[in-house]
Amino acid sequence: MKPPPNRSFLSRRRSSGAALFLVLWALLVVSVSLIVAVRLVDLDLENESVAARRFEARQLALSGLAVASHPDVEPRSPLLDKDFGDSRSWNVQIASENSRININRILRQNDTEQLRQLLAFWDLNERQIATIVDSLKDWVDEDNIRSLNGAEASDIPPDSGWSKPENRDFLDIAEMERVRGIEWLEEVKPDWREYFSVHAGSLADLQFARPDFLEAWAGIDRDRAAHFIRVRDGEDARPGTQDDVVFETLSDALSAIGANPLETQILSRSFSVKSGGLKRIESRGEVNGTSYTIECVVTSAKGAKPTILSWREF
Ligand SMILES: [Ca+2]
Ligand SMILES: [Ca+2]
Repeated sequence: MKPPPNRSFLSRRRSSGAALFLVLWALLVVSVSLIVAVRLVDLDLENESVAARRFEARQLALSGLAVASHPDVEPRSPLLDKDFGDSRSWNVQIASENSRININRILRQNDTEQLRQLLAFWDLNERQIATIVDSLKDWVDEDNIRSLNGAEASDIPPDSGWSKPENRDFLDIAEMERVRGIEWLEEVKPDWREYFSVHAGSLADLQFARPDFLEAWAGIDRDRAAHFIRVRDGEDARPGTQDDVVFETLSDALSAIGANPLETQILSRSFSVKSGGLKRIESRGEVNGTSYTIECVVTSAKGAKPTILSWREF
């Protein structure tokens, strides 16, 4: 029979087991710490290089913007797409700001018929349209007298989420977002902002106008409006690109629509084919898959220095 191990032997075995466990534990801790440290350094380098790429992409976007702002550079110019071949490029879109409705102008002049037609076209009911139009008017006009369906500052409850009228022009379309009633518009037409401007002139540019304008303002039926936009925008289905059909005169555009005499009369009151040198420029710089976009509105008339009217970066 094997003799039982004595107590000191057992205790030595236990303490060497504990020491081994401690060594393994220490090794594990060191390994995990090393892995974490390496990952942190990687992340730092990655962040630094993303920041460097974004910085360079912004410089490219600024260069594209400078080119597009030149009065001689038209929306379809080949200069607007520049690929430097080493994963660096800029791509610029020029649109006519005059393809939008100047919200301040129509409210100031109480010329809101086309706005009402457009809101009805987007399926808002009469009560909603009256509320929106009158609330917009009260927001802009200088007095504190409430229009029939509008709201002045004293009519806006503090927790309503609506902004109190400032009794001045909208400085930015974003200011319209919190006007009473706009929540209905947001619901039926989430991209409504694309239809408005605080800079546009009084005639909408048919070279860039949206089909809704043709349908809502001039009663051009959907098929003809869609056909006109298809012909105008060319194969890529985008306005402002090289495959567009460019209309030299308004009557060329009206012929392409197939406007009858009454439609011609109505359309001639609201449309032109001139941008008036008012460009909406979206310039995107890209470096190794990281992009940076600058969007602005610029006056770019021949013989005059370009002036920036609005600026946004993202
Ligand atoms: Ca007011
Ligand atoms: Ca096109």
